[in-house]
Amino acid sequence: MSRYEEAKKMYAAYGVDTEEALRRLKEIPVSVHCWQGDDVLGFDGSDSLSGGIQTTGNYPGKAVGPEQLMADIKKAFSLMPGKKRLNLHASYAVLGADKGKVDRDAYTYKYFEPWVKFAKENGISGIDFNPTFFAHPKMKDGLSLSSPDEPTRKFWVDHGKACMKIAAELGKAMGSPCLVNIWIPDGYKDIPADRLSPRLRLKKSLDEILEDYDKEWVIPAVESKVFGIGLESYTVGSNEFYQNYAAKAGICCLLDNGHYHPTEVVSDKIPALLAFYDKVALHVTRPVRWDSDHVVLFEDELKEIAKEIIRNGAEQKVLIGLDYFDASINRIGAWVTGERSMQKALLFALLLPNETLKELQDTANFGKLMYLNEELKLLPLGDIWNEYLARQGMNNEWYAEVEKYEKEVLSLRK
Ligand code: RNT
Ligand code: ZN
Repeated sequence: MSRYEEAKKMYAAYGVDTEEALRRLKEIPVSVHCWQGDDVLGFDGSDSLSGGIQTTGNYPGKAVGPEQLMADIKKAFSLMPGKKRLNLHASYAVLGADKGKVDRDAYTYKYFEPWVKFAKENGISGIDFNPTFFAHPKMKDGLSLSSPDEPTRKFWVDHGKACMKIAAELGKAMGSPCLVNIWIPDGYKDIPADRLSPRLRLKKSLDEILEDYDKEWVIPAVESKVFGIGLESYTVGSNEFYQNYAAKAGICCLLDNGHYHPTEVVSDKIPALLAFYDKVALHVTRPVRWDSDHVVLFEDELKEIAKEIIRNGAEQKVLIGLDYFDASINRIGAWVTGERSMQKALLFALLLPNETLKELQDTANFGKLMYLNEELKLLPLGDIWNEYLARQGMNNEWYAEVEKYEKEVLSLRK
């Protein structure tokens, strides 16, 4: 009997159907961020990051320009199992001859058509989109949508509006609604003199951006944050602000698990929001001491997040996106490790006898619940994982491909 067949039997003894788990897993879309490949720089002129986020490291081989980034994404995606979407930032506009002539408030769909072509050629199931409110000279005093300077605020509102239009086209072209996630870095390093006015300006800006958009193809979301580097004292787009805004505006919240106080967990926030919202979006990352955006690993909180998605049957309601950027190691390897970790966590959650566990909770049989949860941790997950990979023509020897690509492609880049 093969290892998979044996493992299948062991799970069956707990009432778990591994075939069903494998079937469900390959249908769960994971939106993979384009920005791991070039340290979040984009193509529209910025040569350094701002907005309180940081990539650290200078491992050679970073992608410069659309051609290189697309080649790297293609390589990385070929090593990632499962159903993948591509998550783009507006700063990844393919401007061609218009570079330097057109600014972010005037971007249109044509600058993203090459991405649609690329996605279609590479079996990518959808595209998600993010306006880029950072790393740009029009950020005045570090502020965008909450700026007290009206021309600045207007520029960024126009960028937001332009992005909503682009997203509608992306959604339509891909035949799959496009999540548009709004994150702004706006905040203050030190104790503010006025905490309300910036939030009222942000509210107004969001209202203007959302005035008119394509409800069929665009899913707007807002991403809150607790603080950024250099913006430690105050964040305009805080959790309470955005959660209330989203509830009133009928849009979606995006939870980034690097954006909360250290003992708060996104796994607990997902079901809280599912009680009120039809959809919840995620940025899955790995915060180490701060919102450091380390590569996602197969760790406990990731498993808890996956459990909340799976046992609530919320695979189509929770829009999973990845958000990490490590510039200190091979970037393709970083990308693939993170995506595979997400897949492993989902598989782990799919292989739990969730109904049995809920029943133990409801009958207050907590001792047995604890016992069972511990036993389940040591079941042969790896054998089911290998089968999942094998059925997609993949295996666990993928790092050799990364090394080969580094030698043949990345190391030749200047
Ligand atoms: C920043 C947010 C935001 C960015 C990306 C690049 O703290 O997490 O989502 O990481 O938009
Ligand atoms: Zn994020």
